[in-house]
Parts: sequence; C-alpha cells; structure tokens
Amino acid sequence: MIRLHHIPGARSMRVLWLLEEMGLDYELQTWSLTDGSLRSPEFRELSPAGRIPALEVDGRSIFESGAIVEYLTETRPEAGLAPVTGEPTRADFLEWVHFAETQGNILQSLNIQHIFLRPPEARSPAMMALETKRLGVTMKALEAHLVGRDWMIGTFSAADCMMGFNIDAMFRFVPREGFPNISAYRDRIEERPAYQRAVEKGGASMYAQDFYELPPMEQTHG
Ligand SMILES: N[C@@H](CCC(=O)N[C@@H](CS)C(=O)NCC(=O)O)C(=O)O
Repeated sequence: MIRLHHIPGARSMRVLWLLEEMGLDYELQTWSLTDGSLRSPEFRELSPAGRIPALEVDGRSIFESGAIVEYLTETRPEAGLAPVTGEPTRADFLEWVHFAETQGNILQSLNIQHIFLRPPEARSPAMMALETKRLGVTMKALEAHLVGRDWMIGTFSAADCMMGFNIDAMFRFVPREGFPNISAYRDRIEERPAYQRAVEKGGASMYAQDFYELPPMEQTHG
C-alpha cells in the first residue's frame, strides 16, 4: 500500500505526478493548510515538522519531497525515471531535484505573503518585492538551462516531476514575458497524460488569481 499525504496545490503535487508517471497504485489522504491538522500528533508521526508531503510506502513513512522522489526512483528503477549512480547525468539529476526546492521555498514565501497572511496589513511589500526578485533570478537560471533541452536533464525524468509544484506557481508572481523556454516547458508538462491525471486527482489549486501584483511600497507597516 502506498498512501500520499497531500494538499491541493502543495509540494505533494510533485509526488502525485511521479506516482502517476510510474503507474503505481496509491491512496490519497488530503489535509488542510489552515485547520491546524498538520500540527496534530497523528500527522507528526508521519512528518515531524508537520509538512506536506509525506508518503507511506514499503512499511514506513518518508517526508521531504526530494527524498521521496529519490527513494521512489531508486527502489523502482524499472520505471526509468532517474539516472542511476555512476551515470553521467546523475549529478545533473540531483542538482535539478534540489534546485526545485530552492525555488519552491521562494514560491512558498510568496504564497504566504500574497495569500495566507492575515490580517493583510501584516504583509511586507518589501519582502514581497525582494522574494519576487529572488524568484526572477531562479527563473533566469531555469530559462537559460532550458535552451536546447525539452526536459531538465535532456530526457524526461523525476527531476521534471519536482517542478510540478513550481510550474503552476511561478508565473503567478513573475510575468511570462521574457521566459519563452519556461513557457514552452510548461506547455510540454501540461500535455503529459500523467500530469493531467495528477491535476485532476489532486484537486483545485490554492490560487484565486492568475497573477498577483506587488503592492505599492508605501503600504509598508511598522
Ligand atoms: N522541503 C519540504 C517542504 C515541505 C513544505 O513546506 N510543505 C508545505 C506545503 S507546500 C507545508 O507543509 N507547509 C505547512 C507549514 O509550513 O506549516 C519538502 O520539499 O517536502
């Protein structure tokens, strides 16, 4: 039995998409970011910092999306979704798996500032501007990397599934213009039947708007 602990639009999308690409049977257990349940003893047994995703698999629970992706590809090599240790592209694979989380942390900070922080006066326009710039730096790196490549390491791999959380989020904060390679990459992702199934099973995203403008700096408080 494989059970994915999931929140619509969260980093668990990475694992959900990978499970679909691998054709594995799994159950989904859906949690909420806002009802306090991630802090419950029951959930902390699975993920001690109370973070999504956690995956119950092979008689244990694994947390950290990157660790889950590495574990699933190592224990199920027949899926062919990661170069094995010793292959020339193994280091590239690891770099981009972990790059996704560097970018994911910035996206999380922007999600908190634009969507979750209450009251709205608690938001920091200065932090929002800084994190948007930092996101732009990671997007420029990604844009340059995708020149002449369809997928993160050339051929499709689980490193692309790690972008499953990022790809729906980044253009909510930085406009598409100037990022033709990321836009085309996103289109390729959205054409994959496994990604489409993951989106359908995963539930509605947290975003109510296509794009979130930066607030003017004079709204700074404190
Ligand atoms: N590095 C972790 C980050 C996990 C994480 O922060 N997940 C978010 C959802 S996308 C979460 O659970 N947030 C709840 C919280 O911060 O309390 C991973 O990649 O799994």
